[in-house]
Amino acid sequence: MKIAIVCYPTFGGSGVVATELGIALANRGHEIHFVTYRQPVRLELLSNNIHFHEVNVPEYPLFQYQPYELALSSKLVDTVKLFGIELLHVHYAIPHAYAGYMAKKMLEEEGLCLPMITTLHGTDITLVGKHPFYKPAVTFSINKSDVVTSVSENLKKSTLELFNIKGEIEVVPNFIDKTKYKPSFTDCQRTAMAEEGEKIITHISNFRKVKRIPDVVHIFNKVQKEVPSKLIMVGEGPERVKAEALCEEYGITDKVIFLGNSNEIDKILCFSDLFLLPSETESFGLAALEAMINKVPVISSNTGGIPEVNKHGVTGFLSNVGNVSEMAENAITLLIDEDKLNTFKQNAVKVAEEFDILNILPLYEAIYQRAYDTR
Ligand code: GMT
Repeated sequence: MKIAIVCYPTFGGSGVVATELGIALANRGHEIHFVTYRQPVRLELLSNNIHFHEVNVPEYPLFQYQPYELALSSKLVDTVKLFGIELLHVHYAIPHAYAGYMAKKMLEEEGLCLPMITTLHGTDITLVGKHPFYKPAVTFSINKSDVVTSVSENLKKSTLELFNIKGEIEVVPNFIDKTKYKPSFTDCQRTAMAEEGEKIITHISNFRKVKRIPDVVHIFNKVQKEVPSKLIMVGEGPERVKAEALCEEYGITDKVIFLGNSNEIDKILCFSDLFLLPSETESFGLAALEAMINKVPVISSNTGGIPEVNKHGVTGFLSNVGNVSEMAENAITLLIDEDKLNTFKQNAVKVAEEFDILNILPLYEAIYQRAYDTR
């Protein structure tokens, strides 16, 4: 099929999922056209089957806000016509589902009828989408999508609670590609990050408020008093400054390494012993899944869709949001018991493998076919 994928090109989970899905679909022979404002960060190679179309929004002084949705829907119309696209798959409702629907309507005027799949990712529903400023437009564009998918059961439930949704929402979980992770890969360069005998704890996110970044530091501060360890903070975002200040306050700056954004997540996870994800809410927690496939157990909050990924007492531990004492205790329990830690590491991979792309891709392909046949 010829499929246009609309997504955010940034390090965020929705962009990563959309990009990895597009690459996997292209490997299966589909022709994939990414339409977004920059080449997606995880998209390194373009090929016969993978194309990228940049949405440009020229500055015009009259506009206080540049009309991205307008430019995106126009770009979609042009791309569909030029390349004979058969289906739109938009990731993240705002504003992609809205722009996609406008493109669909414009194309209908020209006798072209193509289905639109909208995948809900989380913050487009639970944080931004439910805001009264956006809610009517988000409700409208979800209801006008031909198929709506959500990345977890929990996100489906929240969407149905928060919006007046008329149709079905199908759950298609996020995924990893297990062939990319090689258990035999041992050159983890652990020594570059920690001294002999120290454990390595990692956190990866966009450092927004919803991630509860100060909790990561509170937890680590407690852990490092009991277990010689280092904390690696990967990512960039508004809460980073607060976290750095907190590290100074605790006197642990020499034990915390802020790496910024990285394209080498797997190398970092390869030498990690534990992953921290104490988020306020998380529709799925792709970062936790990426940790798990790299054999890293997860200490997380028990919110949103995280329990669908991180299994309490099996692949890690879950606690109520903000319960940093319990999270620290659980982390220490694992880090001081090498046998237990190893068992959890093996469990983490086993559970993560259930989310292998080979299990998930056919679900999307079946949805595409059905939507195309009933358009
Ligand atoms: O976590 C973020 O703030 C980024 C956000 C995004 O839209 O990229 O992530 C959301 O989508 C990911 C991919 O489906 C999920 O794994 C994340 O859990 C979800 N984030 C939240 O719900 C806060």
